[in-house]
Amino acid sequence: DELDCRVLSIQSSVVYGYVGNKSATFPLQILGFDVSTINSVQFSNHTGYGKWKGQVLNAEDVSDLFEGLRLNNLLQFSHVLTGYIGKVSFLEKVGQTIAEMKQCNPDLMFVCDPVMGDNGKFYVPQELVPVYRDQIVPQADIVTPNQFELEQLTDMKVNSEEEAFAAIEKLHQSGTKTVVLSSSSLGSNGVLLCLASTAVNGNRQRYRLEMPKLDAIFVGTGDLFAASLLGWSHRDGELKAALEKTIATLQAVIKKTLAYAQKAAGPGNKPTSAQMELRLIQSKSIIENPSIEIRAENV
Ligand code: PLP
Ligand code: PXL
Repeated sequence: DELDCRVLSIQSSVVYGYVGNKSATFPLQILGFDVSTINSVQFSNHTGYGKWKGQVLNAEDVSDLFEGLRLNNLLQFSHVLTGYIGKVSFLEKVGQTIAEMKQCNPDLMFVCDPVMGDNGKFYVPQELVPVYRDQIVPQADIVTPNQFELEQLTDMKVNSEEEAFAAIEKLHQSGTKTVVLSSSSLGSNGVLLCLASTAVNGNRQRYRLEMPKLDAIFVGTGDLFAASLLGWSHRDGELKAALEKTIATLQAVIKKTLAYAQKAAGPGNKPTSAQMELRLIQSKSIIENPSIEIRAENV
């Protein structure tokens, strides 16, 4: 029915380029979702450029938007997706509202990318950790931490596949049905390892998937990952297929992006941040119909 494909996406937005909502909206729309966006920040460009300008939405601002939706009976979504949120009060308000939405609609699917940092470093205030751990992640149907975020959420070390699944298990215990370690350096050299686990009737279905590491740094790929996973989880209803299509999408988009960036930069030159922006629009047909090259294996 109409409610089937209506997603509320709460993340950052940029005027130029593709991160946060700019990275998530187009793929979700192509996959058939009506997308409503709340922009946690509106910046000129992503922060990887080194210089940026813009505004940060505060907790009162987001409360106002929720209130306006409520007044018109519009706080009705089939899915919620959250990404970068930089403030405790904002995140708490989001958590309260998701609880309210879940009460009205027990089938609400909440996909949480608990954006906190990477490679041992925070890029949000550390005070967000207990809020994600206690108020947000337990409500999530799907959570997509990276290695660092999984460690933060569980207070466990994640230095091996075994440790990763132990930490993932802790998130299952706290109430999350599906946990996807979106990328980790746990694989062998030159590969990124993705691990996933879903709780089915008290059992676990676990998957691992290895992808080649390209020699470049992409921005907005985590946001694209979460959006694609939400989209394909809904369309396929099955984690294995959703993972394979998500990884296929990511791989195709970053290959296209890198090829473009190297051509634009010219031989021997390092591409600029602008040249490295995801070639998302140019990847429309791939996003609609990803061609699976890497299969997820059951573990
Ligand atoms: N700053 C802001 C405002 C962000 O939204 C994000 C990511 O979501 C970051 C920093 C972190 O960016 P990166 O993943 O490139 O370190
Ligand atoms: O997901 C990456 C991202 C999202 N949003 C903003 C960012 C970045 C990465 O730098 O600056 C605003």
